[in-house]
Amino acid sequence: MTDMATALNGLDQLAIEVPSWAYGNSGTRFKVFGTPGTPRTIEEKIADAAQVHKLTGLAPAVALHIPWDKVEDYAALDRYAKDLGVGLGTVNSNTFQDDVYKFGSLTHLDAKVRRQAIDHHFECIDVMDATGSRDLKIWLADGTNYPGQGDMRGRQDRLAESLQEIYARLGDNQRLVLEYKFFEPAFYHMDVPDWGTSYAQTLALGEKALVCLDTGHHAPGTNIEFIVAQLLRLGKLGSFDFNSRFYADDDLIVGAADPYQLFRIMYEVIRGDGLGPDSGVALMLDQCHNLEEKIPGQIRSVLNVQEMTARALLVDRVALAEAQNDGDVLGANAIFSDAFYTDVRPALAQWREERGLPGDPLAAFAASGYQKKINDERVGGTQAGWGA
Ligand code: PSV
Ligand code: MN
Ligand code: MN
Repeated sequence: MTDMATALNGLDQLAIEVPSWAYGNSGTRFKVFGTPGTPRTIEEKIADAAQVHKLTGLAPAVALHIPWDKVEDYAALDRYAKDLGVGLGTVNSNTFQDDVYKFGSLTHLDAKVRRQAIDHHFECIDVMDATGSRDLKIWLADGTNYPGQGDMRGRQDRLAESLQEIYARLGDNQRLVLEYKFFEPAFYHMDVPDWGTSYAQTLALGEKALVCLDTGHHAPGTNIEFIVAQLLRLGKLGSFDFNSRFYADDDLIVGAADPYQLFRIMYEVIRGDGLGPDSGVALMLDQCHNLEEKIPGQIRSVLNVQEMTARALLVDRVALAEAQNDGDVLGANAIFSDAFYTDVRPALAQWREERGLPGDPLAAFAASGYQKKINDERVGGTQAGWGA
């Protein structure tokens, strides 16, 4: 196994972007439970996200969702975030809430609806210009519910045309990441259901267009790490949306359902040179905290990513390659799983303390009094939610 100190050095490369919507209330279609202290504004969401970074050193950027996080002055919002020690990250578009998009957005048959959806993405690029954000993330709810309902092929063509217009508007240092999802809200077909479709569409656009892989957007049993390896090989992995799923698009805490899967994904990220600010791969969370407290939920999430990254860094790649070359099936598997089974928690506590961070960020948050302060302060107004 790679020695612990060498492995943990690699962790300085780790930066995770947190989603603004994780700090608002969310739930299922049955009930959204309100919680004390929930932010009412994007400024309050950013303040909460800044706590996560302050206590872990892992979460330097906050992703925005437009129009949920709409403000008058985005440059001022960026300055506000920087004063709190974080930056503004990926800008997420939203073409899934308006009545006009009932039968699609960028794929819609009606050119007027497509125009509205394209213009919305132009607005998002304006936001990126003001905040200095690099990435525009596009996730589309477009699809159909019944065979014959739509012309799947024509919809791909219209998607390609709409994306081209958006792509042409990107600045030199801006990128577009196209997220795929195999079902929901459409149940027969989605217009961007899989990495192959996202790859084909982004390849046609050019090098500033890449694939976004949301870990919760695959059928059960999918070998996600294979997709990671393939996209990195092809130079087309732009970003991750990390979360856990037991059943569908559960958006639960990353690493909670299957830490071994997260380890395997992070191993392929490292293997494919996808770790670090210069790699071109953004690591984001896309989660909601329906029952648990939101700030501790986010702290737990970034720590889970850190823990599985540390274990993946422990894999002795030289020894693994030798075992693979020797056809040593069990030996190779043992090298891989020995790293996974190593408890890195004490070493990570020390890693944090060496950097002036609390050894136990969750205990530090509980002791900080921040939650009580926001519970007392944030009364009145409307609590933010997933979608507001
Ligand atoms: C909907 O499935 C979704 O969870 C996508 O994963 C997006 O990334 C996210 O919403 C925010 O728009
Ligand atoms: Mn997502
Ligand atoms: Mn999702």
